[in-house]
Amino acid sequence: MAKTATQREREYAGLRAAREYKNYINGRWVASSSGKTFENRNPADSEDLIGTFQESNADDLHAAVDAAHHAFNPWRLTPAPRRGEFLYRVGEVLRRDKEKIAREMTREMGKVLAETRGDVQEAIDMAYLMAGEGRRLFGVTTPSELPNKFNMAVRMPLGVAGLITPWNFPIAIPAWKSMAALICGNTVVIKPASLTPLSVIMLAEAFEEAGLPAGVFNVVTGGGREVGEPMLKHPKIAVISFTGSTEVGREISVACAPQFKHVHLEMGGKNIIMVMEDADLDLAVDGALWGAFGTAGQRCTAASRIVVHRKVHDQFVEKLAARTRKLRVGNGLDPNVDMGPNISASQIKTVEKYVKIGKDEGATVVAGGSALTNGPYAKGHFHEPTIFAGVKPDMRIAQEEIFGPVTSIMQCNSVEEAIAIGNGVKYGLSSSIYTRDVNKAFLAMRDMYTGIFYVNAPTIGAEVHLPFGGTKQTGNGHREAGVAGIDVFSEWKSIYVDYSGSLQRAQIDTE
Ligand code: UN1
Repeated sequence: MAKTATQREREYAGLRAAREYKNYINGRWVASSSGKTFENRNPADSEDLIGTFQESNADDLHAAVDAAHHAFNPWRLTPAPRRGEFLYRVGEVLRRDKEKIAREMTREMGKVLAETRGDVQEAIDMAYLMAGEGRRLFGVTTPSELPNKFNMAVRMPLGVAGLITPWNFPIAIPAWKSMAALICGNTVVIKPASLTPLSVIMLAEAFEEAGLPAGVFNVVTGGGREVGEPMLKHPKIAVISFTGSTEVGREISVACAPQFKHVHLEMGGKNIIMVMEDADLDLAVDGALWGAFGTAGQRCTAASRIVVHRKVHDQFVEKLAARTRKLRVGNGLDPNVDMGPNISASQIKTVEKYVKIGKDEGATVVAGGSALTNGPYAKGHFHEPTIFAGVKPDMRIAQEEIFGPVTSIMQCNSVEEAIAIGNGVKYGLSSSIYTRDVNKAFLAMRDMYTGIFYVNAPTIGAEVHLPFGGTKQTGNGHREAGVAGIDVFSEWKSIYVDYSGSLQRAQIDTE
């Protein structure tokens, strides 16, 4: 059934009227010199226009980098605890407006309200964490090998940070990156995903209200080719931090190499839940449902693979399929909905392509399997939550990132086999085990080569004060969040202070 006008009104009540949004450069809201804008529409309802956004070009990007470069020195010299106070105030603004921002984000990105509230909360958590970090930013002091000499290592900022952020965590990830960059004393230019620019604009509004000095935080909306690429080449950008696909990450890495720009990449995942024969099965089913279909499977950390011990396999599949069939799909603003739309028509095409691949490879669909296109779904990008069983570890659906509501169930005979299957992909972001056997839990904890590991919990649910990121083709050796996030946005300077009054030669005058 098509939505009635009143249903629509109720869903969008209290939300912003569509208008033209500007770039945020040097503390001012400015139009692109291109004179062009692009539209952003609700993925659950294409009739709902969120707004129009600047279709920026390289000139706009250059203006933002100039502003950020100009603002760098005074910001760098602002004491870090003072910088932290700005972040604290941003956290307070986000906390006050959490509900409003979450509703706008659901409308822009699609995921259900509970999840967009969580997304804003993750930004608030990061604001408070990095505000506190302003009074730490710990370095190292250590004895010298020579007498009357003092050794230490301190962190210094890099300069202008270029941040390229994704649509699946539209405020949390821009907050992770920008707040870590800012507390270290860098200034930032963000290019948000074109599918979720409003969320980053709302973050910029919070920075503006917090009174951040002009030029310290800048937002330029627009395409990857027009805004992203000039960022990679700009000599005044010292570090790029990117979250997105492995393919784009590779291009970024190559483009940054000639200038030896620092690059931090957070890319794909093919995360696994391992369910052992002694697991609390209902708990594992709860976790699998949330891990696989939370955010409609559009998390880097989504549980897109599940391997189950053969002794409990059939029972697990049956329970998970039954629960999955009951999930209510629809507009994320509707409180009765469990799973929202996918972000775009092209994402749905990808999901459909993989469902076909899975069937052709001989796996069996035990729940879902189709896009939803009729009645209330006609104007959005919806797909049923889908489970494949009978999956073999080398099938494409068990190897490649789908980024949609599809999970693949495999069988194993032991924890060792589960670990081998778990590690048998090119990604290494997140993994988890359900077991009541402490020995199995510790074995998997040691041997899973992923950046994140959970025991008796799904593959999603990272907290901001621990490192976030992955091994192999998920990342390039860096992490964000926690203290590890500080490492991306700072450089070490080792300092030796010789107060002996004479020449002392390291390694030579030590005997
Ligand atoms: C992502 O999927 O890109 O652990 C980020 C989680 C969230 C963050 C996910 N806290 O799933």
